[in-house]
Amino acid sequence: MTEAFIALGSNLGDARAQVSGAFDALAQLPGTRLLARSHLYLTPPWGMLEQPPFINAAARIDTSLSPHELLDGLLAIERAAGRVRGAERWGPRTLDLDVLHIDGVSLADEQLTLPHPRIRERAFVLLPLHDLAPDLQLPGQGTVAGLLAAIDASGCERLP
Ligand code: PH2
Ligand code: MG
Ligand code: MG
Repeated sequence: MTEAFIALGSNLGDARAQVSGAFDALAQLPGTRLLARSHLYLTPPWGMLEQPPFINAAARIDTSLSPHELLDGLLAIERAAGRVRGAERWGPRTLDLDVLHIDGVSLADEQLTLPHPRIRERAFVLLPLHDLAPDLQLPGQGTVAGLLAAIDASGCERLP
């Protein structure tokens, strides 16, 4: 079993319900256990500003799936949640599940780059990841706590 961290996001429909449902769907992936869920955060849109705010969260899992099997599982959960992939990069979505990091894995190919290359730019990823693993070392990037301390996360609100 290998430990992995997944980012969850939604800004279309009932975003909070989509993210909550996605935690449960992660636990149902073959060979996978959900170890912990972060708090939920309400976050301003990043990358493409003209869209609704997001609900974001992160999950810690362990899994016997390979990195690409895990990615395929996440894409299947997105599709089951009604995700339609539009032309817009960074546009609105019912559910987005991204592999952030898999213990011991550094890779880059057409489908997947690990650790996720934009973690350090994104408060909406670092805040929930910090709930789960502040001391986690992201290969080539530093610790989660160090990265979070270096960016402005003031627009993000932790939900009760
Ligand atoms: N996801 C994006 C683009 N912008 N902004 C926020 N706040 N949260 C997201 O999850 C997000 C985003 C593309 O995946
Ligand atoms: Mg994403
Ligand atoms: Mg994605």
